[in-house]
Amino acid sequence: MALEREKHLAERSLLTLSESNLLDLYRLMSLIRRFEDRVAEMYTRGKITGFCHLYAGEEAVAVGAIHALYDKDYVISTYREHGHCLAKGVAPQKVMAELFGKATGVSHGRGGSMHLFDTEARFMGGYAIVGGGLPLAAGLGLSIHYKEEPEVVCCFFGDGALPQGAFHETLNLCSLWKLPVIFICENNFYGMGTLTQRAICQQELYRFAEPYNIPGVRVDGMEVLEVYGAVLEAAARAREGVGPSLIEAVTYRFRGHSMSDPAEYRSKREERIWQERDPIKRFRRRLNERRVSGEVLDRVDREVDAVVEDAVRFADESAEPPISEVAKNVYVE
Ligand SMILES: Cc1ncc(C[n+]2csc(CCOP(=O)(O)OP(=O)(O)O)c2C)c(N)n1
Ligand SMILES: [Mg+2]
Repeated sequence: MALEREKHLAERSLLTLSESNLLDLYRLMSLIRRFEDRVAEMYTRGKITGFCHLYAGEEAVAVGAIHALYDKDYVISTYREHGHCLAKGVAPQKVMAELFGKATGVSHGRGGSMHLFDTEARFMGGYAIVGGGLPLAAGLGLSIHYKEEPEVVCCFFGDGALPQGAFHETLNLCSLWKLPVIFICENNFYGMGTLTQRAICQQELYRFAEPYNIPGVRVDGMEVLEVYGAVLEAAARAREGVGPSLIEAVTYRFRGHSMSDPAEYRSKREERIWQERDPIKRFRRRLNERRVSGEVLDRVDREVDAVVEDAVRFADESAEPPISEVAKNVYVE
């Protein structure tokens, strides 16, 4: 699926990244999976309400991409953004508290699942509107370019954003003005229940880079090091002032579109095939090849369990925003 060059880059990363770096990648993917499992449980128990879209299955995309960035780089995402927000370094406690609608949440309990936002971490938001983050990424890129800063913007969006005008307008402008933006399309084959074949005229989504005169590559989004390698290259290009890149990461969401979707539009066989490509299990095998033992990885999983448990406790025990502040930040005072 991925080009040979991408595979080669991934192999090289396996050899060149330190063991502690590789463990960081594993830890973050494990954190996102376990965090999302607990979110599903808390949703079922009524602790979390409203729309809620989980990222399980797609961890390698956020983790691989964000590992290739510096802390000061910007990330902008969609409504399926818990994973990106955690990978950008926002504390699991603050993310969980936001999902619980608590005042200690990253958006002070006002945003919920689809509207995580943390300027300090340079996590510039989840957006409920499909394709809504793309023009904002161009704006961020323009501000960086104008101020001659060294940062880049990493913009995640789904395959469902591709047929949107916003995607095409943004790519055109970013290419024309050589803005430092990395576009990462998470192609999980579905926009809600609609297959990409029924929505998009071209199934090799990375080829949408061509008319906009920018590089486009497809990577295996279930292989964290492939994503890492591709984003590293795109970030270097952006920082040099050469302009944006489009990366199509082929991936799969293990759950339905949202917590209220039983995903009856896809077969159990299809789900099984993708479960076998689980990015975390695959990376475990890779690490075993590098002689990282199963016990070390099990220990990381247990540490992550404790972090997630603590996040749930923190969220549950935190106070709700006071009713007196219900209109705060809604109207200009
Ligand atoms: C402009 C707009 N149109 C329609 C919707 C309804 N909607 C919400 S999610 C979604 C599917 C998007 O799929 P994709 O971009 O592939 O992301 P994924 O959920 O697969 O991560 C749609 C159509 C919306 N939120 N915004
Ligand atoms: Mg999709």
